[in-house]
Amino acid sequence: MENTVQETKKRALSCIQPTGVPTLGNYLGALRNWVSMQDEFDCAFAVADLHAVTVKQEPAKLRTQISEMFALLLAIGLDPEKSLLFVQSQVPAHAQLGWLLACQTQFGELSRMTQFKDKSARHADNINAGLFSYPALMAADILLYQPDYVPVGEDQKQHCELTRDLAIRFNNRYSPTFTVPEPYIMKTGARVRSLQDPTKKMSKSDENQNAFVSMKDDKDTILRKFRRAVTDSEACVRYAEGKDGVNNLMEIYSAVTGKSMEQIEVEFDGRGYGDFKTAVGEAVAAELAPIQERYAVLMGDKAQLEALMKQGAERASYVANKTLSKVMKKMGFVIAR
Ligand code: ATP
Ligand code: LTN
Repeated sequence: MENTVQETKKRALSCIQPTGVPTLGNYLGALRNWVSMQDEFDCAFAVADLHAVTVKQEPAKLRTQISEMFALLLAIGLDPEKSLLFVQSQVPAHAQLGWLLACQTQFGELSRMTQFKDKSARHADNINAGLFSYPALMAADILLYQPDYVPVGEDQKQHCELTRDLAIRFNNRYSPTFTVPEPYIMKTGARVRSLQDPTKKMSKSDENQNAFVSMKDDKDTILRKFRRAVTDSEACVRYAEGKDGVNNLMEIYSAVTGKSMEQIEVEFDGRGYGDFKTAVGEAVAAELAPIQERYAVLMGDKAQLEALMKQGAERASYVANKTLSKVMKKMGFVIAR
């Protein structure tokens, strides 16, 4: 007899800001894991455009970047038939729940957020209220879909902890409403570092173009950036404390090829950094090439992209609005019928 028991899948949700072309860090730390989670989990993924305007954006450029990011999510292999795939601003419930959660979030909690401290130092002329209250909107993005897991890079752990605190606080104050989610951080690729300063994370908004590999870089550019990557004077490929530059390259190589640190040390035993850097560059270029081809095709059909966005927003709204109205009823709002 056929097994008729319906398995309920765990849920996962994550978002990415359309603030530029994603880097190898975004890909290895987050995006790639999203693709591999699609079969095992019920997934929702969004382009977090409302978050992007916490720093100044040029309207025409933002518009392009939103479409490009959406196309890139499709190009890496996210499948709109398996997962919810949408643009955050097209689902108004995010901004609505964001406000309600901002009213449950303390000034002190927000003041402790590292990303706020970093970004307000980098954009000292525009420390706006949105930049400060951003984690409440991020909590709304997450809690609307009741996920069990939030697949992100290491840098987002603090925001995920705050989301958990808000969910628990709301559940205790009103009644159980939100699933309390956990960050889902992969071991490899969780924190890809800058190629020029391996004490910092690789960031797409770095002024130094050589510090990051963009997902749209061609093979020559990728090889050149790895050739220029900062290493050390030991000329020995081994994973050890104090060798931040080499460790970072080994982590990237390991994440892309699946080889362990020991295997990499054996492979490059007695060979200099030149060979090693070329091998890392080649492996990264080979991983990105098929994505770049699919991306070019998708960007050539704007009508299809827009149709997929619309469909995604409708499906996401259905789920999000259910949670939002539950929350509003519990808080005492009068729901329009
Ligand atoms: P910016 O560099 O413009 O500040 P960002 O790349 O840090 O932005 P997002 O684009 O929102 O921020 O990040 C999307 C996802 O990529 C998040 O899950 C984040 O944790 C992950 N991520 C970002 N940088 C890295 C990195 N260097 N290594 C691993 N994961 C990363
Ligand atoms: N804050 C994240 C982007 C982001 C996000 C989210 C990630 C916005 N909303 C919800 C996970 C879940 C960032 O800056 N990387």
